[in-house]
Amino acid sequence: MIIHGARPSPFVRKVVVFAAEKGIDVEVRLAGFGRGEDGWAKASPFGKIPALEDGDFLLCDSSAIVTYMDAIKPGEEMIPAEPRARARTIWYEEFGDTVLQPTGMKIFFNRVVARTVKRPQDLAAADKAEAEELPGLYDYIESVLPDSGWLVEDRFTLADLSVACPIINISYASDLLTADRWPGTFDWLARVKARPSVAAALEAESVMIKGMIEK
Ligand SMILES: N[C@@H](CCC(=O)N[C@@H](CS)C(=O)NCC(=O)O)C(=O)O
Repeated sequence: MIIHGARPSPFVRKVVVFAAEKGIDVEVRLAGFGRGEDGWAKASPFGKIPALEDGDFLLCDSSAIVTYMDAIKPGEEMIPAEPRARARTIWYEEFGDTVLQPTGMKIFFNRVVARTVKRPQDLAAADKAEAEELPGLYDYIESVLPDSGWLVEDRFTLADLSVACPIINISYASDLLTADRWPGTFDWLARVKARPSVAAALEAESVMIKGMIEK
């Protein structure tokens, strides 16, 4: 199946890693910021990335896409079945998408993306988000990480993936997360990044990221 998007997007990374964990082959075709193939335009009515094209089935939104992927390939579900674990996983996905990501965007977009796509940079907004919003978000993650080192069901699930994806972008543009201040979160992020599925995604996006950071 085809994923339309740009690999450095946290939402695109979420679906790419999710597919790898499920053993689903995907081909990533570049899309975003108004440019992309017809399939993308048809699948994503509001011009966002990622979008999925699976034959004649078109779908946008990372949460919808991972729901589809988990359902079409039963096995080691990335979205747990047990009611409480399932609900907590959805909360962590929501936290990643709607709490962490807006803060992360202020930092990553203004320090890295804006120059690349020739949009205005607001470095003061990035500094303010890093100083005033980000510490509380890292405090929260530190406070909820179980001893197992995984957020839900003592294994890697959509919960870890969804929370890690925006932090990976933040880490391209901020050194705030240190082992001294948030040891659990620091180790957890290293553990997530060491998973073969995540390591492969990071390797695949590294050329684009390097080009953006060196600009
Ligand atoms: N809820 C959507 C959010 C997608 C989203 O906001 N993607 C960003 C990239 S990280 C995007 O497409 N931005 C371009 C734009 O808004 O024009 C999802 O989970 O896929």
